[in-house]
Amino acid sequence: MLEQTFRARDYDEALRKVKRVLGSDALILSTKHLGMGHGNPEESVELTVVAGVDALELKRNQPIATNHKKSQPLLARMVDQGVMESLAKRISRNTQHYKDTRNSWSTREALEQTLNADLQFSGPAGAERRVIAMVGPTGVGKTTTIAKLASHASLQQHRKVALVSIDNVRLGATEQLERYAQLIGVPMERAHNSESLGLALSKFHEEDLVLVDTAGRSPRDKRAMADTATCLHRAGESMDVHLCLPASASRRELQATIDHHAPLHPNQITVTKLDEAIQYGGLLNSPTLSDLPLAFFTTGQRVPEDIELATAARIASLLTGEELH
Ligand SMILES: Nc1nc2c(ncn2[C@@H]2O[C@H](COP(=O)(O)OP(=O)(O)OP(=O)(O)O)[C@@H](O)[C@H]2O)c(=O)[nH]1
Ligand SMILES: [Mg+2]
Repeated sequence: MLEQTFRARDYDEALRKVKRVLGSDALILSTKHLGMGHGNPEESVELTVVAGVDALELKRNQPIATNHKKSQPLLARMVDQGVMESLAKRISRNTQHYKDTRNSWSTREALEQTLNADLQFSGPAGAERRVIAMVGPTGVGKTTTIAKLASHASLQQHRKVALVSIDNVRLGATEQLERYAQLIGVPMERAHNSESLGLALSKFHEEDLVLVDTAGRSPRDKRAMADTATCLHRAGESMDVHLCLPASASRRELQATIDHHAPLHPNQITVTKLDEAIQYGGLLNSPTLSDLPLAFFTTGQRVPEDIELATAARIASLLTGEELH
């Protein structure tokens, strides 16, 4: 990331120069008045700036200008919530556009509309058979999310559900899933490679929903990630791969986790532990950084209560602090 200095006769001219060279996303790090004593009236002021999203992220934790807060409260709020600044600016602009064209809309309603146009949401499941593998960092809530989904599908929607564990890493992991399977009253199989996973899936070929639990692995363990990828991809049945990401993760952590899990080819995002988050930026950053649809939000440890379909309405409500009606 490169700092650049721009000198000009006055600040307006210096800003114009910055915009011409770096565009409007440049971030001003410092301003200096060189004064006439500097000798060149064409260079009376100096701006030091950086350009690009990373530069903007650097400033994320610094208070944004007070006038910014007054004139664009939604932008200020989103930045405060850890939303990437370039993204927050775009969303706030679009939201203002909706508010200007629909006078009666609240900020929350306009933001919801913007998010629906800007992000993808998986929406409710159809009636067709689905196989879903949950992947993600250790302890993010994969197994608990599977138990919640299994319980809803089996006990409330009366669908045929089965569970498969390919978590042979953590002591007691399979037993954890087995216990849930017993409580919910659904069958469960263990698998340890693509062949046994394939066998388990074909055994459950009549089930409407098969949920596959995987082991959380250290992001640095590339071999383990490759093993899980091979196991899922060679099992012989196409499946949805949900990457579980914690709501409280910073942009950098999210980006690293998304990159590390790329070999698993996730096609949906589930954001976990919303109840533990003190900022909700991850809800916008996750789908933006991964370019994937949001499927579920998990909101606590209780099985099966603490899970909901991911919606723009919920994000808009959390970000504006305005309740849903
Ligand atoms: N607060 C909160 N805790 C959760 C949520 N989902 C899961 N947990 C808790 O997080 C802990 C880990 O949950 P697991 O489901 O075992 O996580 P995992 O991703 O399967 O973990 P590994 O298999 O070890 O990688 C447990 O104590 C869960 O009760 C949630 O939405 N909110
Ligand atoms: Mg687990």
